Amino acid sequence: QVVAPGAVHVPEWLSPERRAELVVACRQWARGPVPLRQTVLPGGGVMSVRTVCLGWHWQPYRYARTADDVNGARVAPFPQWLGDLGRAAVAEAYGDEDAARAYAPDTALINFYDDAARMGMHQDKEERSGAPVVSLSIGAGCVFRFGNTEGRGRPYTDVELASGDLFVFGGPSRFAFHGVPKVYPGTADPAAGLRAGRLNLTLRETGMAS
Ligand code: MD5
Ligand code: FE
Repeated sequence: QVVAPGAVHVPEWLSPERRAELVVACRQWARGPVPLRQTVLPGGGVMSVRTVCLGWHWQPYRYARTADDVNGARVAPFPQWLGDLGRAAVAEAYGDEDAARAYAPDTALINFYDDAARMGMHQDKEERSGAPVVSLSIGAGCVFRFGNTEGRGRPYTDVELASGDLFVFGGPSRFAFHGVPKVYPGTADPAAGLRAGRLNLTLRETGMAS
């Protein structure tokens, strides 16, 4: 399950109970203080995914303390239990207890995909830290396209992500281009409380002063 150096896929890492707990927590965060929004890109395009953030508010090319593109409120705090889950994820993926102890994510981006949502190829580089990104998938399966650090095109590897899967991206893979070209309709996870669509949580270290 090592897709590239530093990029590790662990299928079905989240138990069904954990998935259900995360869905409940995400529903609550989606209600506020900053509600889910479709991010508007600098060129005027509107992202098809719906996003809510914890700890810091992500906008294209920056993090902000307040969600001035939504309602100006401060986002909900990043909870300690989610940091603990991130450290467990790093320990599982890398088998490295020191790396796990050192991992201190302070922000989460929570993305809801309906069956038609996509995410174009991009790098996650607003963070001022090379710490790994922990990605948790719940609900519908998707094609996750893992590319290279040079540009949006080939070579890339298409990986299928399903409900409960963990992906950790660090080291040489941290700044690779990646995207989600397809969600598989009708593959949601009702047992986790999701009747349709896909939920992805990414945990990151912003490297910014709190
Ligand atoms: C997703 N989300 O499945 C993905 C999973 C996002 C996003 O891309 O920005 O919300 S995170 C994938 C990721 C993160 C950091 C590095 C790499 C992939 N990578 O090197 O391929 O909705
Ligand atoms: Fe990304």
